[in-house]
Amino acid sequence: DVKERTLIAVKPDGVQRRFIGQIIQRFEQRGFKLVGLKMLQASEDLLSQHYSELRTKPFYPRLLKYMSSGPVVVMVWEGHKVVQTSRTMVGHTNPAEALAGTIRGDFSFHVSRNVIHASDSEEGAQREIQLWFKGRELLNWDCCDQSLTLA
Ligand code: YYY
Ligand code: MG
Repeated sequence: DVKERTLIAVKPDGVQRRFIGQIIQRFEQRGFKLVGLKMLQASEDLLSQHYSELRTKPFYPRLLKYMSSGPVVVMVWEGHKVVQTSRTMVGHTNPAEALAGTIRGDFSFHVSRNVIHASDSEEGAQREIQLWFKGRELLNWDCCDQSLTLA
């Protein structure tokens, strides 16, 4: 399914450390299509829905505090197997176990500041995309090299 979509977010530490551009570059060069993009400071209410599965974890209060502490950049990327591929690109949740070459492996060293979020399943991606984006904020577009009838 070339229309598969996933939610990627540059977390507050990633924004503060100026990694937005390098992260976008990795998804572009891999061949995925950007169909939604915005910067916002997320409320704890939004984040509690985003991380609802983790609400009983000991790190959950700190996670919400950190994720709401500054702006994030949320994106929707589209393409064949984008959910699975982006998880591989992002790397292990714990940066100590993330391989070099992955985003977390190259840019982070602590699980509480691991720079980026990526949806972990197709169902999760659909849920997260609906939570963070309105339908009209997602754009369908075609590449200029697909039609060469230039005006
Ligand atoms: O999907 P992913 O971000 O790789 O991990 P999750 O298990 O969904 O946890 C979400 C988020 O919680 C993780 O990116 C960092 C934080 N976290 C933490 O602070 N401490 C842990 N022991 C586990 C996760
Ligand atoms: Mg997760």
